[in-house]
Amino acid sequence: MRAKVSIIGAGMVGASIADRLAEKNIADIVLVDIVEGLPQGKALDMWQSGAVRAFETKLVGTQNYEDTAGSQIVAITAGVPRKPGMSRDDLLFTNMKIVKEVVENVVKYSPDCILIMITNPLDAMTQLALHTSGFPRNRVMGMSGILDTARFRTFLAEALGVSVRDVHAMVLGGHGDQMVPLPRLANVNGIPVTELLPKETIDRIVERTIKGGGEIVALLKAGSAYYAPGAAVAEMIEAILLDEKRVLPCCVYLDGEYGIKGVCAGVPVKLGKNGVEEIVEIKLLPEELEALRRSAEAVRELVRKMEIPC
Ligand code: TXD
Repeated sequence: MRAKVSIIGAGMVGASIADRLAEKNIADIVLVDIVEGLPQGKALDMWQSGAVRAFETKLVGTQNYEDTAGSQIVAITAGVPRKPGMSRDDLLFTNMKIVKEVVENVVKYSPDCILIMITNPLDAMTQLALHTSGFPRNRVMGMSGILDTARFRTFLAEALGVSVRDVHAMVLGGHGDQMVPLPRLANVNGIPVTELLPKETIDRIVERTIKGGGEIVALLKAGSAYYAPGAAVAEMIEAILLDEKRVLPCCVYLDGEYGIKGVCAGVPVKLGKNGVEEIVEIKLLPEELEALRRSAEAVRELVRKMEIPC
């Protein structure tokens, strides 16, 4: 039997996840949205694209959570994106209500699923999903680190004039202005980028990475990024369904790892069939660890505003 993945919120990111996942041919997909006809129309269109793109993935759209029953993975994008001038944190109270209701519905029909959160502010919404679902922490995670790292790798590859496929890097911390790109660990197939680029160039790239989401919001004027986020979530889903044991930066609940307790933030994790199978604790320099902890504390402030334990 094919795996079943549901995606809640069939807007820009939700549809982009579905489209990227559909062509992987590894799961059937249910798209849910409150807007009548929207998930149905997009699902039908993507399903029909299989004839041209050569996949068998079946996609359906619905307003009804019963259709999501028994999903192995549920990705949640429901909520509103930011507008130019807004921070992700400005979305907290609007998206909190939506995410709480969505998670309650999802859990009712798929009590054994793995939840992947996408809605912003990402880290706070991941913690809300963990709290609302009552799931163990290996089954609740957020996507942001792969996206932030993709931005970092892209800008590094451009500055180096090399293929982005050969540029490896990691961005940790919360998905906000306090995220922590780690230039010390960035490399071109093992060659440290710190030996290949001047410090000023790296500093500029770090800054652009941190503001990468805002740069796109300012250009689009309505809505935020969705191609790279969609591809990032599809990569996580693939890693879980195919039990790949990929090591990727994801947002997870930390219980003492990196000296951070009781809050969700982005760290390297091993993704396999059980979801987050391991939190990988890499040795950080004191200033890197300090930056990661500061970022986690910024998440904790948001979580407190939602009045959930942290
Ligand atoms: O890295 C990341 N995690 C992110 C997060 C990268 C990009 C975008 N990020 C956030 O994802 C963004 O800030 C938003 O909070 C979400 C969704 O962004 P998207 O660009 O997809 O927004 P859209 O196009 O407005 O789509 C949201 C859909 C829309 O169709 C609504 O009708 C639907 O969500 N929606 C709901 N669906 C189901 N149930 C409820 N209650 C609901 N409320 C809204």
